[in-house]
Amino acid sequence: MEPLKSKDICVIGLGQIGLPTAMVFANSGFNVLGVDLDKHIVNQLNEGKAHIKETGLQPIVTKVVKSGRFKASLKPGKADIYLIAVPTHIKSDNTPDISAVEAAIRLITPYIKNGNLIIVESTVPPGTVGGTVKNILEQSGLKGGSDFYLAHCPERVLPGNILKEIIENDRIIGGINNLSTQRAYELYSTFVKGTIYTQEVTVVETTKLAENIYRDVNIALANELGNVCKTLGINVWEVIKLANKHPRVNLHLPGPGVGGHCIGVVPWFLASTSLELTPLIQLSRNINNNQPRIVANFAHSIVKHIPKPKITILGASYKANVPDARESPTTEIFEILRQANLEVSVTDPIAINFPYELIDFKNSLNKSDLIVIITDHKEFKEMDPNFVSQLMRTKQILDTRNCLNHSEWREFGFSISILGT
Ligand code: SAJ
Repeated sequence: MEPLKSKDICVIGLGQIGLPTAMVFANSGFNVLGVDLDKHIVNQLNEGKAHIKETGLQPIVTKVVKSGRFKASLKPGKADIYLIAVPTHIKSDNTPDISAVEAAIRLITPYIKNGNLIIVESTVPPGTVGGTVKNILEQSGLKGGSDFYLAHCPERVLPGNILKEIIENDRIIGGINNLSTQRAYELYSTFVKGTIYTQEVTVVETTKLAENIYRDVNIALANELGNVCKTLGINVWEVIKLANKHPRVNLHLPGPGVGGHCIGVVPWFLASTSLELTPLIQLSRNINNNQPRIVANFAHSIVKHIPKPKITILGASYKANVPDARESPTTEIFEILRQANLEVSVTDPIAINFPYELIDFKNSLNKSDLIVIITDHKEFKEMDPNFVSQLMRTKQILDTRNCLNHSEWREFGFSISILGT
């Protein structure tokens, strides 16, 4: 049998997941054709430039473009393996929008041939791969499970640490039949160092949703605890630290809200299968969605006695040390404060795709009356209190991530408010 590594892989979607995945395959010896709708991304990649900032990504892009192992294109081509890594969303009524997956499958259907393996990495509602995806592929005249193989292997990587986690994390794989599972297992075995678990495809689809839901529900619990602790006049961060000393407790952390493309979206993929049976999942979504308003109101209450106050928000990215500002709680907090006619600016050293103007650190802090820390970027944790104190008009901080050394900042005359206290 021909060694797997000499095979041609076509990766559809060169975003946050697709590009690093394509790079890992090309770097382990496969010939990879990466496909994206965005001409600019395709051109940039063919010039050897990564359009995504991710630790260790650029050197691999440079290497595999130079060696010819990777090419980007607007159209798919003939390949042995097709891998789908396009985004899935929710519609305005919170039902799943898998149109990008359907479009990607339609795009490859004219190219598939006997013996092909098709992998869906995109997160999808239960029943999608064995249902909609298989049905579209079978419009080729080929039969799923015998003429072509089809499996789901959901991505599980953490933005900021993607390349490491693609290789080291355990993976879950579910094929539409045993042969499909086996083919997918062989493929991922070529580079995954973690354990690969196999199961029936709907179990795997639902497992991925459960992973994200686990996090969302636990973050909601932490946020709820924080909101109660504030009214009790105690510090939720101390409560969580102490509770987590219990061997079977792993409380998550409160914060300004849940951003990113997964945790705030994916729970609806399961909830929408039965609204009646999923009150906890829906309530958690609502608790986390309400957090930006709680933070905005908290900030407003701190400056309400100051005439014409100026507020500085630190952080536009949805979480620490990643540049991605889409779906960040900062957007809503900024909008609420602006609607209250407050002067507010946002500064972030790395964020991209924030819908409003970002102001440089110094100008943003100049004559400010309140810092609101939304994202605990390393640059903010390492700020010099002396430098900051000289810029500000009133030395006040609202720390929603409990990320500063508060006693040090108090020594410089800062008044500190902490979310959940
Ligand atoms: N957050 C909190 N409190 C916490 C943890 C996170 O408020 O204790 C907030 C973060 O600030 C952020 C949001 O939640 O705004 C989500 O951050 P995250 O680090 O939990 O998740 P993502 O979206 O960056 O990545 C998650 C990961 N999933 C799980 O941990 C179960 C990742 O492994 C998945 O690959 C990814 O979702 C995905 O694509 O599903």
